[in-house]
Amino acid sequence: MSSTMDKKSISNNELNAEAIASVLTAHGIPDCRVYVYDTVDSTQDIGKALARSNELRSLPKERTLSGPFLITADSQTKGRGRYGRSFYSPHATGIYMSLVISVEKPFSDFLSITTAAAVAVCRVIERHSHRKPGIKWVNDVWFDGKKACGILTEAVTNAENGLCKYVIIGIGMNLSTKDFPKELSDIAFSIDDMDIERNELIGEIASEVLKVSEDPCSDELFYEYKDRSLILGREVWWMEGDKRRTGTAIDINRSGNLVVRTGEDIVKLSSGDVSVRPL
Ligand code: BTX
Repeated sequence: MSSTMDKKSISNNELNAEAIASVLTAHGIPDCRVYVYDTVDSTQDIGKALARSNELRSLPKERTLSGPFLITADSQTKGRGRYGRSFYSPHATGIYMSLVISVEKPFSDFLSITTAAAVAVCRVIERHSHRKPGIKWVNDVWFDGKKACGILTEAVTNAENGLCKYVIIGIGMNLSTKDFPKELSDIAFSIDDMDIERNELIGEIASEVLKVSEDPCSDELFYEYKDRSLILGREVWWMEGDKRRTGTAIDINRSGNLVVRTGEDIVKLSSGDVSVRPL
């Protein structure tokens, strides 16, 4: 945790594109375009629209905007998680950001980008909070058994070769939200001890995510992800159709499957199939 920086009021901190861009530049990323909004439906939608319009621009190659782009907003009215779930995004008490990265990668690399982003977010939090974050497979950052941050990765594909053309990494983090809706009050957490204001935090997270996205499948990130996992060695449950199943999470393999022992059997769970919860 930085000792030189005064603790600043996060809630009074206005988002500012230039301030965010200067943090990115200080981290060696001078070419990231930053877009700041007050209220939007979802920063993911703006990110996708930007990626698509960039594709449709038909500019000569040297004039195409290659990205990355960063979109951030003070609040979202339709912030979303995976499988149509919603992400609560009240005004100015958290960060809601989407990073658009131009890639050209197969879908199989997709999961590594999500898990690498989770590692990147944990690294930044640790620099600025006394608390230690952990990752709940696949993409949640948790503190004390509660979720403080969710990550959603989406893609725009190239119809010609089927590769991902752009990856849009959405990150939502609670910082000073106190009054969560009833259904979230027992499961959501705000990281309220950060010694950094929002523009700097957004810039640092974007820089770290861009850094790890250069080689998201590296051994270093894979083992760090496993080290940070909160679920390995624990009893977990998940639903298979109508049936509730339980087992011990024993590993996460290179394909991103959670490997679970259930009695004599070993089951490999995919993030697309199930939502796993610690018992
Ligand atoms: P997820 O599908 O893993 O998690 C969604 C679930 O998390 C919800 O069903 C609810 O139980 C819980 N939840 C909702 N809001 C919150 C909250 N504020 N804090 C804690 N728990 C909550 C996780 O999806 C991915 C979320 C990404 C959000 C970012 S914000 C910027 C970008 N724009 C956008 O629309 N989504 C992403």
